[in-house]
Amino acid sequence: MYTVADYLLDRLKEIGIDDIFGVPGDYNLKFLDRITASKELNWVGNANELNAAYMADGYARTKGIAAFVTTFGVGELSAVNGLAGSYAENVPVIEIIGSPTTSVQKDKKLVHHTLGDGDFLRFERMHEEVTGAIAHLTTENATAEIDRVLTVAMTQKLPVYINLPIDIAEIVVSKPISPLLGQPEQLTEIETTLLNSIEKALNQSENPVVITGHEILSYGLEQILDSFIQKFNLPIATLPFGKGSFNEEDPHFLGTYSGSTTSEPLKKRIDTADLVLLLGVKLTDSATSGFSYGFTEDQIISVGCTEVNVYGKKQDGIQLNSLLSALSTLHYPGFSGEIIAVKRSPEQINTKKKLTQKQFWNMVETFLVQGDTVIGEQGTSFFGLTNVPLKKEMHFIGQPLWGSIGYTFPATLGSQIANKNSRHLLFIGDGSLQLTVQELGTAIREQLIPIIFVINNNGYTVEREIHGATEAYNDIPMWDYQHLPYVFGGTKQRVATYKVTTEAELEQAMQMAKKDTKRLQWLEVVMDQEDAPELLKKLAKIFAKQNS
Ligand code: TPP
Repeated sequence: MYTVADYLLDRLKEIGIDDIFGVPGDYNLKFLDRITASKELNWVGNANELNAAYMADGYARTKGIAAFVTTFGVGELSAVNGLAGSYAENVPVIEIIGSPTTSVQKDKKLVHHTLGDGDFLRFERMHEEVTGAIAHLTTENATAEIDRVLTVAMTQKLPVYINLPIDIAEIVVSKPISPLLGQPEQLTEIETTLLNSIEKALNQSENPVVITGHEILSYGLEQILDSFIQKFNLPIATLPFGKGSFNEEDPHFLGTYSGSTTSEPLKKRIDTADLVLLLGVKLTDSATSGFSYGFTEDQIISVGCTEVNVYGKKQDGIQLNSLLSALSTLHYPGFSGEIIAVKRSPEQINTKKKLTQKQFWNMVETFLVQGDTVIGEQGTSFFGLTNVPLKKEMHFIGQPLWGSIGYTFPATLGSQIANKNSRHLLFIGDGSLQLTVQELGTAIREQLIPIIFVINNNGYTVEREIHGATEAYNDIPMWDYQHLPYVFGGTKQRVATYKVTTEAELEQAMQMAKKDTKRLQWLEVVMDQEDAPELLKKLAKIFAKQNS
């Protein structure tokens, strides 16, 4: 018997999902049976629903799409923060909620996980604000609604919500007869006009520059972007919110642009460009050091999936993928000026001196290898990594717009499940780790082997930089980080742990970790509580001002 559950799972498989995250509950158990019975899908249970949402988000950032399952009310509400992050940063994640049977809902029964008022749509309504589409499955609409919301997730790169009453999961339906996504659409009139504007602007420009943002990653447009840049020999920078969207070893790459905090000569090059072509960019506060970019509307053509702006004139959203593909067809001879590529000169250090943030990020730069996936938590980690040049074929994950601390730990695990061939390196502060550390058990159970740098700087350094450097609210309990992996089920066969306080110790631990490719690497890096990367020091002052 082919059921709604089978239909949904087949569609998930069709769009590229091999693993489903989540937490069971009595309203989703029968649906979970169909997952565990499937030969093609793998169930990955999580410690809690927030972590499931984060893990799915990390998986989607690497594989293109992800799904997780929660139970009604208590489960789904825990996951809302994760979904909001996916919404803010254009990550397509599908949340499936197992809910009470249609008749229980219709009869307004006072069942568990409700507020005891017979209103079964409360939680669904709450999700409207943080999803691209919501489906409440019924006997009549189930397959059409599944197709509708999955299409939204795929084409708009937004999270979607499927409320699956547990009896509906078992209703018999027909198998899908055609693929979910049809042919890509032709360019619209608006898109053709926009393309002409870009062509004209490039031909008139003497020193253009391209800046890319996170939407390039959301839509998986890195290759298409690369063809465009190579064909027309254009200089390119990325925002921190979009880092990794272009190969940072390529000679066209100028560096990471972050507004007034950008170092010279990059800052001047960008600010004085006569054309700033923004592709898939959102100019957010933390990506531009409090909106301190030095270019104005007269220089900008911005092309994004929801925002298009031509010299200050806003236009309707476009299909970013179609438009970007069409960029290579422009009639333009290409840029012929000089391109000053990013400098790489990490100092080699190996002393008994106490580790500083400055030396740490220098040493990280040397440690990275082609093909790595690098994840930076919101804190000293993200801002330290912003100016670390990435190597070829690297994938970078951060969450600088939503900025929910703790996100990166489950996201790293989700991403590694999505791509086991890439070495995963997570940089996370002690404060952030304490929010989502329960997923360490999942990492060990799933035999994942990321290299995790836990920055033990005795609390919330990023907040100390903004306000209240020595206030108690920026302190956290000091944990025994060395024992954590073992508390969560790790053994010496599965995990290697290090605690380092000097450059020499870090160097040695890095050398060991590099060779030890079969075990999870857990490196506790001790640094001063008031030490921070230069970029963060400057940015913190800007944020303090923004809050006054
Ligand atoms: N709660 C959530 C869920 N997200 C947040 N962004 C915050 C609170 C506010 N916040 C931002 S950064 C931060 C806090 C509390 C501290 C991060 O500290 P840690 O992870 O130790 O990083 P460090 O800066 O010390 O490297």
